[in-house]
Amino acid sequence: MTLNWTNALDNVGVTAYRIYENNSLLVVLPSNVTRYSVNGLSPYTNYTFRVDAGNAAGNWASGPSRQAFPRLIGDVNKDCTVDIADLVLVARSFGSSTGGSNFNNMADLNGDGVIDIADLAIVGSNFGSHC
Ligand SMILES: [Ca+2]
Ligand SMILES: [Ca+2]
Repeated sequence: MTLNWTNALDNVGVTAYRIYENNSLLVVLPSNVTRYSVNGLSPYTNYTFRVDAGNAAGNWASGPSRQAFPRLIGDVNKDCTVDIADLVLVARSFGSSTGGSNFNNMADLNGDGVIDIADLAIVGSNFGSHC
């Protein structure tokens, strides 16, 4: 996942950025860097990233934060593999729509409120994928 931010405006001048992951300092970057790639995130885990800007006077200003929830597309049961079990889950709710007794929100992979061939196709096109 890549974080991007715009250059902070500061009357003294930004000299560095601090990237925080879940409120823990992840890395300090020079002021000419405005993007950072975060690797090794755990699937199905909530992350919050924040970029703070620091100036030569040692003042730090909190920047925008961003939420991330890495997931595997097509993995209905969240076991980190797209396989027959996920196809079965979509098939079980096939034809149902939001509010229906058979509707499984997790199986509505494209989030359109209907479990149909489009959701099956998402499992199919990611079949065999792993986290
Ligand atoms: Ca699965
Ligand atoms: Ca759908």
